Amino acid sequence: MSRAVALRLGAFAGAVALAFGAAFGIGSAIDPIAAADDTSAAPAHGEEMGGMEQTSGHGGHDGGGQLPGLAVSEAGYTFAPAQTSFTSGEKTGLRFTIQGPDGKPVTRYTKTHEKDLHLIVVRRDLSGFRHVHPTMAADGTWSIPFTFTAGGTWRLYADFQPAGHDSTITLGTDVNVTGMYVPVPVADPASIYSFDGYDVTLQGTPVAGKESELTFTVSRDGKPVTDLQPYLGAFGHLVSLRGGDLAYLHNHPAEHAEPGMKGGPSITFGTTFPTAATYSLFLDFQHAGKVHTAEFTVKVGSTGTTIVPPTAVPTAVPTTSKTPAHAETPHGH
Ligand SMILES: [Cu+2]
Repeated sequence: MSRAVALRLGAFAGAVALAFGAAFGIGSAIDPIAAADDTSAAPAHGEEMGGMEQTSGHGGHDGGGQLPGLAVSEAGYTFAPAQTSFTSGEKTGLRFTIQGPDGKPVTRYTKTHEKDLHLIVVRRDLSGFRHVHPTMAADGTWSIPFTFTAGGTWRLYADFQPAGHDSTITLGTDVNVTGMYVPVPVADPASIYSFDGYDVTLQGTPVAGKESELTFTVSRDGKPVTDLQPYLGAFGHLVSLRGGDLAYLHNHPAEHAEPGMKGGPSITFGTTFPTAATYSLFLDFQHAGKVHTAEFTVKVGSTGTTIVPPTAVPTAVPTTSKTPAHAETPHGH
């Protein structure tokens, strides 16, 4: 972020801190003790995130098992693209089937997040992320118009739940795209992502093998966005890809979003990063009729690393924070 942007945002920080502290019980979602209206209760627990206590003997994947998105076949289902070679810049279509245990294309699905199937497309260097929703023909062939923007090897993920299957399955496969290929380095870890007047900040204390809270806060032109729109039944969709093998994690906030509801500025996810690694996070959210994607690089270690947003931008402030920075416009609200 440029210094100018930081300065511009700084002017709003104080007022925003006040507004957030009052309006959002972030603390209560994380730790009932920290949320109690008594800051003296906090020190006993010590940790920045409070309440994220070590509960030994539980926690997600051990890292040795099969993570979603790494296999082209799993549980009898196979991701079968109709075509695996493409040309950069050419308007084309992605076509594929999901073959079931009987060898035939699956035609019946259980909707997850309002769709029968979610397709994620990203180049293997983690650039060019897209999350799209193809349509299915009666014979089970999925298709969507698509243009690869650059050459290289791209990974496709199909995230779906076959009818009668008790969980979602994410299969992955690679396709090759002819064309100019200049690898894009993954961005350095940062707690803010800015684009088109939006600033999205991230805070949390992720740790390998244990669920952690991640809170994203959306502002636009320095003001918190409080009218996020439901997108596929949630105010945010988070896809995390593990650096190195592109294992796939998909999270949604606990809060369900009905049409007509307004969300924001903060969206909180419970995420379990399976192992210590660098992850690329892609947050999809909808505002003003458009779906946006904010991207973050997060380094996850075996001990928690606290991610602190820049102080000059709107962030979720725990209710225990009683001393927000002085606002330049004290009567702004
Ligand atoms: Cu989707």
